[in-house]
Amino acid sequence: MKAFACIAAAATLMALAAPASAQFAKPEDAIKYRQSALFVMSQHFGRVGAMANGRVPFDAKVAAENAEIVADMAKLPWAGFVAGTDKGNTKAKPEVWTEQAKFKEGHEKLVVETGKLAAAAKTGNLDNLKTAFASTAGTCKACHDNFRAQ
Ligand code: ASC
Repeated sequence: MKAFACIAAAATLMALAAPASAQFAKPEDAIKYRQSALFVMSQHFGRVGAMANGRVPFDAKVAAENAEIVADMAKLPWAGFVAGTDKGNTKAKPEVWTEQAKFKEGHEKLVVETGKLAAAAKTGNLDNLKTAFASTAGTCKACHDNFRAQ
């Protein structure tokens, strides 16, 4: 029983240490995980964008809350691009795996840019938010152009 509790505790700690070491039972789970993280990120990024683009009135608190979620979510999807998940329900191009250094550079840039977006949102200044939003959107797009099929 004690040994089991110990293993359970270790498993819990490992789960808390995710996402960098996220483990998946099946390839489909890894695909679903990364798509889910990207979807949640895009929903919150869209809310920030609506303000940056003047489609909805700027609310500094709402912008900051959403931008913070974007920055948190930006860290997650990459653990889901495990080997062997280039087939199936995915738009990921083979380049994700054949140009791993470039792909990594792209998602590391996204983490940096979304961090700046969250910091900009916290200033409560709409112009700061607009600048950071444009820069982040450019980072999304560059990666999509290179690594996502249409
Ligand atoms: C979004 C979203 C993306 C990016 C991308 C930026 O809001 O869902 O995938 O911005 O369109 O070019």
